[in-house]
Amino acid sequence: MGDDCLFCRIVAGEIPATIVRETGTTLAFRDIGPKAPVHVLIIPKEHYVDVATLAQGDPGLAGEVLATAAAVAEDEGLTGDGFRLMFNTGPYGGQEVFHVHAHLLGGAPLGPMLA
Ligand code: DGP
Repeated sequence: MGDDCLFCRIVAGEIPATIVRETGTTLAFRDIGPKAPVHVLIIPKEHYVDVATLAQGDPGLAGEVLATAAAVAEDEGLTGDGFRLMFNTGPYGGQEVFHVHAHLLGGAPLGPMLA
């Protein structure tokens, strides 16, 4: 992708982000507008529009995104009390940035998802 994708530009180092974990294929960085005490976005470095496209195009890479999310949850001390991991997908899902990203949220009780 490139110039017109915000998260590709973060991967390229063109836009600053608070990176908490990086692997050869994934990047995890803090959300700019956190909705919980811990709010980290986990992305594949390679551009995929959404989680469905990623899962169908490269299931192994989708697994690497999940593994990075689990490692960040461990690093952030979330595994004891739990956390939320979610992919907003498409307009009805509230997706605003069209480079697939998992939201990792935790550090406080989040309540029921659809309350
Ligand atoms: P979504 O609605 O699922 O597409 O979430 C996009 C998230 O991306 C949203 O929670 C805010 C975050 N975000 C948008 N722009 C930036 C940015 O420039 N830097 C960082 N770190 N996060 C961003």
